[in-house]
Amino acid sequence: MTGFLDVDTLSGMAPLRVATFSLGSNLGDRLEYLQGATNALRATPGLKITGISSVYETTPVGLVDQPDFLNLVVVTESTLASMVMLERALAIEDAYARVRSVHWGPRTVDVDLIAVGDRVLDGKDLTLPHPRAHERAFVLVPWLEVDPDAVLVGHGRVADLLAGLDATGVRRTDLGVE
Ligand code: PH2
Ligand code: MG
Ligand code: MG
Repeated sequence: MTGFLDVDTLSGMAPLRVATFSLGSNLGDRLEYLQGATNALRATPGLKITGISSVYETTPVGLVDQPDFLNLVVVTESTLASMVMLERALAIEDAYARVRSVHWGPRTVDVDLIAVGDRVLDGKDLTLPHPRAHERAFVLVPWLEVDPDAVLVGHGRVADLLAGLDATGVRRTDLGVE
């Protein structure tokens, strides 16, 4: 259902769905920020982590003149409404005093809601799936690692999407978030 007067939008609860988050950091102690944000997702009632990717060091996309990122993907199962998950992601960013001065610029921690099951939404505050996820190797490479069968609704299999992208800027590290 893609209308705005549906249960996902109006209440805090929705059916159990897979919700995928992309986490990134390119300022300060990047790994510690990613671990903290993952812990905060884990502590979220109604949301269960089912997979965490390796940590990847990635060349900046968009605004290129900034430090390299560490990125990872956290796959969850959740009964939360999409807006509740978005609010939680923003609250986690705020907890790390993220500075949003430069669009696509450096950040202590960025928590992006990539997809919520097969939900398609084009709202004022939230677009699902994330409008640029299908073209971002730093999202798709870690996601594919966690779920080789992942599908990005409206775009197709993550494995197929990646076949058409340059993923040389996405380098797996020995670092780990648990
Ligand atoms: N996030 C951005 C813009 N560019 N590049 C990389 N490699 N990783 C990111 O997480 C990232 C980015 C905006 O959120
Ligand atoms: Mg963001
Ligand atoms: Mg982002």
